[in-house]
Amino acid sequence: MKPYQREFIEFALANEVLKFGEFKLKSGRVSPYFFNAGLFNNGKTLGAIGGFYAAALEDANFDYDVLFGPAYKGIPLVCATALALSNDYKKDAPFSFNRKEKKDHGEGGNIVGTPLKGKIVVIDDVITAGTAINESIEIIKQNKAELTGVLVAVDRAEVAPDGTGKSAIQAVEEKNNVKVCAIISMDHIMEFMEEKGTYADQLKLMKEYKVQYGIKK
Ligand code: OMP
Repeated sequence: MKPYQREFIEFALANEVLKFGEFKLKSGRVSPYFFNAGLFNNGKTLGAIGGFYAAALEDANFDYDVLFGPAYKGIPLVCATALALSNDYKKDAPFSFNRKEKKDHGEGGNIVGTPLKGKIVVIDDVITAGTAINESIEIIKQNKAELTGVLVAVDRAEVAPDGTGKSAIQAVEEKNNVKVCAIISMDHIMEFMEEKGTYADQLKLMKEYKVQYGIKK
């Protein structure tokens, strides 16, 4: 685990973005942890999250023209990432995001920001079963742009619900010939809990969940 990944987990816990408990996911799975990117809801935390995404994006070394943040949670994330790339790395990354409702007046269309053209990196919050990311890929295809990478905050490292035994991320990577990166994965969270030594009960539930839904490496 890199220092910025450990820092990210501490930051997410301090802001209650990462929580332990019992959570029903979009996929129907009941998880012992949840990462709620919607709680990066003030200037300070949004600034910080942008810094973590920018660091992970630099690590990923993607070749891209445009960063795309899918509505809704991806919108502040892509803005914060572009801002951090400019402030911390002096890189000027064009970005755009989509409207969920198509607008037929004014400038029209459903893409806001720079046109969705060329090589695209998607900036989103979490991948579990891959439903949300597949919707973004569809938007990129409709705009005849080329997906070159995906960056999310958390890779939950769970099997895809298609019964193939592949991870949701592996399925996305193979289907689209792209690389999916994450600031942290479920394993980093468990490693962190192990190190701290104060999460015995939660860690037990995490391990059980991993056996049930985690990818088998
Ligand atoms: P998939 O579409 O199944 O990949 O789930 C990803 C989406 O689920 C995210 O974009 C979130 O809306 C939501 N989610 C979280 O935000 N945090 C989690 O820890 C887990 C989920 C989830 O429901 O799986």
